[in-house]
Amino acid sequence: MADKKKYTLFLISPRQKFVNYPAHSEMAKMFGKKRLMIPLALPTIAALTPDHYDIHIFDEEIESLPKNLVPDIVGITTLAATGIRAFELGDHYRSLGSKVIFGGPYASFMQEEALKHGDCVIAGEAEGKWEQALADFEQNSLKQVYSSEIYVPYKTQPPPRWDLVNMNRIFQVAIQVSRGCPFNCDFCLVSKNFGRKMRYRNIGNVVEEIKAAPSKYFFFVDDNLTINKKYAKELMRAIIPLKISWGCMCSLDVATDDELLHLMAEAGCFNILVGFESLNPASLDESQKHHNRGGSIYAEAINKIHAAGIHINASFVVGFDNDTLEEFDRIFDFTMQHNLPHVNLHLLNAPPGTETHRKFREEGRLLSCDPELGVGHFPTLHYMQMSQIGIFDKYMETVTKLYSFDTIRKKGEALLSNGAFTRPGGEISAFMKARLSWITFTAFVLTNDPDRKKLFRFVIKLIRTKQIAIDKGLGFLLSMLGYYRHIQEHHRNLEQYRMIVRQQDKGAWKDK
Ligand code: B12
Ligand code: SF4
Repeated sequence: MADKKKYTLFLISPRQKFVNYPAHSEMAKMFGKKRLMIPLALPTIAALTPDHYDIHIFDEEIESLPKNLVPDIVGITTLAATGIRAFELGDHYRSLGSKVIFGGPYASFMQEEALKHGDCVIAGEAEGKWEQALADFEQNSLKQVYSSEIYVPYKTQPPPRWDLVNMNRIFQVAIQVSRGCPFNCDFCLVSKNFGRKMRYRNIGNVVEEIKAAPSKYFFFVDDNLTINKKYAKELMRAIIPLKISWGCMCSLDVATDDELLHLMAEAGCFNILVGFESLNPASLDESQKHHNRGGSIYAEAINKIHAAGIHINASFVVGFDNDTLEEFDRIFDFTMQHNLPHVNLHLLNAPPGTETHRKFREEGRLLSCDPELGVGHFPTLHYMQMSQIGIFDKYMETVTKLYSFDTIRKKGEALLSNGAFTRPGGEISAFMKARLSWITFTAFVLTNDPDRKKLFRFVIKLIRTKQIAIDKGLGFLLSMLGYYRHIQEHHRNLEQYRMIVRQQDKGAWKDK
């Protein structure tokens, strides 16, 4: 049989103009890496690609695109935050004669626009459709749109092609064990993209993937890793022997099951991201978020998770119609009351495809601004009770307070002195220990900030008296430094950012 013709394929994640989760990037830098992780879509799609493709994966956040190589075909993953850059790259590669295929949540819901810059959109899940599109491309009969009519079975999947990723530049690998979400929050795309019925991978298939991965540090990108507690417990039991260290997203009700929580800690979980979204019940109702809520339940759940030695990355959104600027203070106070130092605070935005987008579009309340501003730090909507500059300034004031070392120290001292963080999170080499110790020393000792010095002395004492594992102690200091530096970076650009926001400022919608 004649050899198949070879094709060169680029799989690209476009760079983001406005950085999000920069605390993560700061952390990655401290570990000598460029980025915490790259989008899982790229190595996943590479694994679906036949052998006669010479595949090159590029994440523009960690490497530049080569100037001397023209691919036959290019696949570009898109988010609202990277949409404009993705389309620029589409135009560029088409001008060189390559075929361009877009995928991911932005292009899936912006097909018409995407087709102005590319030859094809694969809407929704790639499995099955990508292989079909490549076969059609080879026959010169690539269609404009491929969309999955049914969700893929997703019991097993080939291991993502991490061998094609420059692992020296990223800290951890992403892994996914389930798809779908039974809920349907207005501001989210997940159930629209992946359905409301949960699909789970066979645990054996997941274990094989973890064993083959080039890292001991993972992030489970599942929207709620513990939504099916039976599956989650089986998964934990299977991964305990693998001795990995990982973070994930899940809802607070994980704390209602002591067995699960302790299995998670034993399996290496160091951090869970919890979408509190709002502390304003009217806003939760407004956005159809009916789970993960409830006054005193919060306190009990947070305490239990902390007592298991697991950090909470608390995520909040402000900007719902029922929100006023007071929401920011409510969130700040809540994080103080519950000793939550890791906080992600976002302004509501409305990616295409969401119910929030439909509502704001129909009401004429989408700002005609750069969609790449939609990373959660900038106003992109015409809010009901807050002007754009008002919400931006209050956002900046709140994050500045949240990540000041005065706040961090108070929360850190209360959180870490409970003795729960004694279990090491993962092995770190002697070289890395020395590197991290040096960074912490220069940032926390060679400083004039008394809160920073005091926090450092406190953590070192805990490490010496074995009340906290060394990696957890240094990890805490470094992640806080990451948040702090991120806000400093925002302050350096503040005038430019305020100018962008002022240009869009239209006052509160209710005052119109
Ligand atoms: C993990 C995650 C994160 C992580 C890591 C992101 C990363 N860079 O890896 C963190 C916490 C950092 C994060 C941050 C943000 N995220 Co996020 N995140 C997710 C999450 C939960 C999983 C993504 C994932 O890895 N899935 C697994 C892979 C395999 O699936 P996938 O990417 O969808 O790819 C499949 C298909 O879409 C398709 N596909 C994708 N790309 C391509 C390309 C080609 C060529 C083809 C053919 C097919 C294809 O094929 C794949 C296999 O079927 C999704 C929700 C979800 N369940 O999808 C939200 C999601 C992607 N995030 C979202 C948002 C809004 C954000 C933030 C802007 C949040 C904010 N306001 O601050 C930031 C942006 C930061 C950034 N640029 O990365 C939105 C995106 C909406 C949009 N249109 O842009 C989502 C969909 C959640 C939501 N609210 O609806 N996120
Ligand atoms: S925000 Fe979370 S719970 Fe709500 S639909 Fe999205 S993934 Fe599901």
